[in-house]
Amino acid sequence: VTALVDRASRLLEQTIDRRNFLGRTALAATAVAVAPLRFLLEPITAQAAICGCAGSSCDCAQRCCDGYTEFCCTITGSNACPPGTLTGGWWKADGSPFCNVNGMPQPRYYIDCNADCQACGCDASGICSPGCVRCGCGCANGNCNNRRACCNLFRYGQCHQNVACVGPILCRVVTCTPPWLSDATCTTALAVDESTAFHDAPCLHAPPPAPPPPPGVHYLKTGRWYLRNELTSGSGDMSVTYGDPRDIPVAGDWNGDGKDTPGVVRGFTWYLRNELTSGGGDISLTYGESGDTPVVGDWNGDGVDGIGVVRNSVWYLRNELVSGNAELSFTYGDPGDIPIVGDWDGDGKDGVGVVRGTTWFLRNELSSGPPEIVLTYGDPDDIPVIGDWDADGRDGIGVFRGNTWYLRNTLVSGESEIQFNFGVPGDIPVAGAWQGGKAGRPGVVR
Ligand SMILES: [Ca+2]
Ligand SMILES: [Ca+2]
Ligand SMILES: [Ca+2]
Ligand SMILES: [Ca+2]
Repeated sequence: VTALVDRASRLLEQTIDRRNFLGRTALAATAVAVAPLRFLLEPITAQAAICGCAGSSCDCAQRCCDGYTEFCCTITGSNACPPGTLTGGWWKADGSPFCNVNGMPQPRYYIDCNADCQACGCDASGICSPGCVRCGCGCANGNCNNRRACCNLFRYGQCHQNVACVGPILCRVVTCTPPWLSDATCTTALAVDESTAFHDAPCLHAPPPAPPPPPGVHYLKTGRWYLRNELTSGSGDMSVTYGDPRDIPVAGDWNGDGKDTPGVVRGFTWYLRNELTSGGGDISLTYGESGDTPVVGDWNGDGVDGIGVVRNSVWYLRNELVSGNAELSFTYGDPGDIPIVGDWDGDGKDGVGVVRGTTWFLRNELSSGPPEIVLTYGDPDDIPVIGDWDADGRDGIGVFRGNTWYLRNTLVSGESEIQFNFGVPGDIPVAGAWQGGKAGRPGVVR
């Protein structure tokens, strides 16, 4: 294939009309005639000779006019082919300073993300007509300082050879990992363009975005807790500072005195505090893994809350508040469900539940099995919150939406029975018996 590349490249160099893309596109048929593979090979030097500026009125010296395609991260924030594109091919540069290992430059790879032709076919060029793709040719983000996007009708062709037709290159991904290792549709057939070795974009050096939190997990922003003693609109009766940004808040009765107090999970370390005052943790232990969804409940009915984590719909529960292994594990719910915990039947032991969209699946037994209660409540983007709002020994349900609490005591589908405003949008709702007496009361953490 390398020989083929060389041959086709020479052909392109000899015959391409460097002043316009139509010439190149027409040439695609020639390339295909030469190549058994349906792809068009790009003569790199031709690009630099063109000042097309993607139909925009930019200065020829600006990046939009250099013929290359912008990096995807400039457009989407992510150095990955965006939805609606596919990897069409790749090339490499050997002398790039951006892929050093121990000070030694390593190959840097550029992967073209060609727009999907959707339902369109194409002729022998392998390129579908512009009307078939969702993007339009222009400077990326409309900025002359960005390279063009969705303009270049090229296909190196090492990737997705099963796809006969592609659209223009929307954007480029750059990586120090050989493309055939990260994308099984790519082959190792070599294409090289040293002149791209120094192409760069600020977004390529941004720290990777944090992975999305596990289902039901909300991270602290400041570690400030506001707790309220009534199920009415108002502000916090108490506030404490506990936890660091990115901790996961939990609330429970860690010492069995009937009062719930704060805790946080940081990675897989739990810091639990017995007082409703600012201060350090009274208990610290390690349990679970980073990326788990922490849960808290009195699994054995001894009046002291235990801990647990949910990982891919497997629940790992522990009664003892010391580091150790799960005492109980079982599968309940589906991955992506929001885990919840409550004493649905009032026997003093917490059961489990999951919220999936607006459907709640509640189970009293701490084992795999069908839900005993299924109901619909709230909106899909609500944050579920559980508490014994009427202090009858059985937990009710609730959701936090905006800064409004919608609570319900009865575990059947229906409207909220109690409604009030507390907190601000973006707060994390928690519920606990802050004053003892098992009565579930609201709190917000931010
Ligand atoms: Ca307590
Ligand atoms: Ca317990
Ligand atoms: Ca129960
Ligand atoms: Ca109740």
